[in-house]
Amino acid sequence: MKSIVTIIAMSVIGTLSAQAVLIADFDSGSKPNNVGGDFGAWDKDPADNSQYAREAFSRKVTRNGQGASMEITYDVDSPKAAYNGFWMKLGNLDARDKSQVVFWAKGDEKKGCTERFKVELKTAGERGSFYVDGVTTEWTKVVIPLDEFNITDMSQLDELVIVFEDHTSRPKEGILYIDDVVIE
Ligand SMILES: [Ca+2]
Ligand SMILES: [Ca+2]
Repeated sequence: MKSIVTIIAMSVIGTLSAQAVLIADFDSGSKPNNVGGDFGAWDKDPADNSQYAREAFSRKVTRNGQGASMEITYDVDSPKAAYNGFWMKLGNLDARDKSQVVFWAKGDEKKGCTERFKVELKTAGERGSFYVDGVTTEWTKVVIPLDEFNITDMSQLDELVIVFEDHTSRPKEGILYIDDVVIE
């Protein structure tokens, strides 16, 4: 399990480079995302009310002070094994000329948020994962090199998934905001 994510706190996002694809800025406050993909929260065990994730658009907390962000409320505090999170379709993006996934993340100041969570990248036939560390209550730029997912065929990216796990999430209940998801 590698976790060598590059986190640059509050860095200025520049003009998107030619090969950058904006996946989701959430600014419309509705689905789909910027590549026509659906998204939402998911639960390992919907029958267990003590563990859940919920998604909502936030217009109060956004990376650049306008539009909206995605607010993900999670609870992995359960007597049972618990994990949940957020999934988003990537429009079968051809990422063979891309090098990294970039998004912005912020933990909620009042409810708190785990510093560590898992990010999965999926194609029709492959899946890779990577642990993000160091999320704070300030907007933080998360950069994950695509190589870290060890996916051999990057020609059709299907889905990006955020996973909160009971054994790595501290606190076990919190709110994570994400914004400006780019693959470049
Ligand atoms: Ca936004
Ligand atoms: Ca709970």
